Amino acid sequence: MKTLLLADPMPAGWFNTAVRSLAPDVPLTDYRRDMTDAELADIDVVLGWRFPPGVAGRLPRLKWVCSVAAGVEKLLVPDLAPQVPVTRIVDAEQADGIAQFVATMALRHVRQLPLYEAQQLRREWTRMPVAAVRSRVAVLGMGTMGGAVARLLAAVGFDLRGWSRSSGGPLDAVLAASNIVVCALPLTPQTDGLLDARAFALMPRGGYVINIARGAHVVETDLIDAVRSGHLAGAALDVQRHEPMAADDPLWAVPGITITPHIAAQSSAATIATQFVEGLRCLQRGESPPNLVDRVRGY
Ligand code: OXD
Repeated sequence: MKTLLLADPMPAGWFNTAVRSLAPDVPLTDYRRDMTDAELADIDVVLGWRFPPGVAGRLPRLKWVCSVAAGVEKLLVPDLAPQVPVTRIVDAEQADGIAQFVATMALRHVRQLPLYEAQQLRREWTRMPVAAVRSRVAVLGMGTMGGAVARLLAAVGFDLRGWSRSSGGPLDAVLAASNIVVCALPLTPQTDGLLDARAFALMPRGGYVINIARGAHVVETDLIDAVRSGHLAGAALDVQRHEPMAADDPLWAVPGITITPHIAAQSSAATIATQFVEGLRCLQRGESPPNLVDRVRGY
């Protein structure tokens, strides 16, 4: 079976080396923008992060799309034939890494580390009342990532509440009761822009937002307004609507908003290669590859 590798924005060599060391009999064809219809007509499988515009509709033999990530929204494009199965990476180690990142940001916020770092720069030794860690945290999205985040935050002393669209009750009440809101939702048409001015207004004054899911969950201009007005204390955004962020993006310069470049955690090339090769072997035996996404739900 012929596999097309859509590695961008990661280096193709990263995946090629990992797959070759595991399964030398499985060649990957690196995508080129000048690929002809005849070349694309030969492709059975796609391994990738996102479809370049127009490519999904030019793959008449496509039997499987294997995401190299946990999120698949950039592969669920309208021109992808509806019967083609799509799978995602399910990686407990990545989920633990995400949880560590969220715990770091949540503790940094409640323990007021930015304040003391600023004091240190001024050589100022001033004790402030020490905040308790028992802040109420809502984790939106209780899948592999959200579940790991919730477990770790509860273990370090936060008062935890998990919420998911299917089983969480009204979101408004959850937001209103949470000092910190962590977004771990899949990005779907229903969750795009979920964290907007209305949602921020529902959160208590001094609230904090942590996003490790997708930038598009947050209406960034609304977040900037909520932080600049003093209603929210700030946010930690590991993901942004436009990645990579432009140098003149207004998010960079908002006191209280911490930006990191989608580094909360990443699956290793070895994990991605292992799950891809396992899926390919399933396909070759006429079985479904594991970790199928529900294409209608979008995750
Ligand atoms: C993601 C990933 O979905 O890195 O962002 O797996």
